[in-house]
Formats: sequence, C-alpha cells, structure tokens
Amino acid sequence: MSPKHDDIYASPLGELSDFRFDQDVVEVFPDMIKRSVPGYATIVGMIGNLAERYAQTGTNCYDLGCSLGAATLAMRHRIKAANCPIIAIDNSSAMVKHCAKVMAADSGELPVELICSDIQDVDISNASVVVLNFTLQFIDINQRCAILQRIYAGLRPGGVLILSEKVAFDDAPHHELMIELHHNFKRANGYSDLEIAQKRSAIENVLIPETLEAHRERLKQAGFASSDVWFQCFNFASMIAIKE
Ligand code: GEK
Repeated sequence: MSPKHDDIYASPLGELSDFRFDQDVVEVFPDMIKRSVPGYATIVGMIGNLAERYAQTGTNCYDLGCSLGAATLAMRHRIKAANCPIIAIDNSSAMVKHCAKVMAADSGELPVELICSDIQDVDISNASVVVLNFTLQFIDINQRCAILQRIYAGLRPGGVLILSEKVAFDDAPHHELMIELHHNFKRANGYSDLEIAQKRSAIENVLIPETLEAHRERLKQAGFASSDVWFQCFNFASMIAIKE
C-alpha cells in the first residue's frame, strides 16, 4: 500500500468526531505526519543517530506509540550493538497491522517485536533506548508521570529516553505566534484553512500539549536527574533524558 495524500479534513464534515488512529488515518499517515509536524523527518533520522550512540549490547530498545514504525526503522538501521531487539508498541490495531507489513518489507537485521497494546500495560525492562516520538501527548495528563516512572525504572544506567512532543508556551502572545507559524507551515504544505481548522477541532480533546517546563519537571519527578531539548521547531520539540 503506497501512502495516500491526506485529504481527510478537506471537505466540510459538519459534526466533527474526535480524531482516532483508524484505517483511514493509517492509509494517509506518512503524508499526514510529514506535512503536519515541522522537523519530523529530521527527528526520526536523529533518533537513529541517538540510538546508535546509546544502545547497549544485550539490552532492549523500545518504540512506544510506534505508528508505522518510522523510528523503529531508523533505530534498526543505525544500532551497531549486538543483541538489541526493538520492541515496538501501539494501541491502534490498524496501525500495528500495517506496521507489520512495513517491517516484513524491510531488510534490517535487528529483530523487531511488534505489540498491539496500550503502552501503559507493557513491561519495560533491560532498556537502553526508549522512544516516545509524539505519543505521550495522547495520554491522559494524570497518567503521564506513571509512564515516565516505569520507563525510568526499566532503563539501565546510561540509557536514554527520547521524548518528542507538540508543546505549549506560558506566554500567551508567544504561544499564539507558534501556532500561527505552525499553521503557515501546514498551509505551505498544501493544507487549506478548512483542513487546518477541522483537524484542530478534531484533535483538541485528544492531543494535550504541555510546556517544556512541565515536561522537565515531570522527567525530574520520574527520576531523571537531567533532561534537555535537542531539537525544536515552533511548537514541536524533542528532548533527551539520560538515566545516570
Ligand atoms: C512516529 N512515533 O512515526 N498506547 C499505545 N499507543 C498509543 C497510545 C497508547 N496509550 N496513545 C496513542 N498511541 C510515531 C508517531 S503518532 C503521532 C506517533 C501523531 C499511538 C497512536 O495509535 C499513534 O499511532 C501514535 O501513538 C501517535 O515516529 O500522529 O501525532
């Protein structure tokens, strides 16, 4: 299945239901995320780079909320450490079904275990690399700390968490400016004002962004002594947190 052009919100939809990662989204997902998330391709590529740096022999690497496995593939092709299986997890059965085909068509040698589950229910252990690439933002805010605590507990010393998120800003004018620049990015990538407005309404109860400060605080609470932003474009950022 070659990725289709995303036109899910191109016509007026009347009553909008909450955004879901269903089969319609799966079919357009690579096009949707590339045209919607500034820096997505760079972040995915650098996840490969970071995984190569941090993967330890005989440990697990996790891609939590893997969608179609872009970060999994980036890691699979860059990790040099021996015996490093990648465990890729997503709770959308449509995503996992298609991700399995992507993995089967890929020639990478590292074993990939694909699991259809809520990331809150899976064991995370003996990990050296854990990726949350634009996934935590879809989890209930009250559950986010518990997930980070389980990741911290499951990481080996020297292991890394890569956390990418859409972010908010405390300063209201700056927050609005970042949203405007993001929407300009989407417009330049061919989305109409109607598509931008309808997607925004569909996702507003589903994707809850927080400030970088809130993420830093929570990472600290979960046990990570230090964390920092390694990439940011407008209101999209990626952080690393290392377990000492
Ligand atoms: C990429 N990381 O291409 N448990 C498991 N999966 C979940 C949960 C949950 N509780 N909540 C949401 N998801 C990918 C992109 S997309 C980001 C990640 C986006 C899954 C959801 O099904 C979807 O596949 C993914 O998290 C978010 O590098 O679309 O903005």
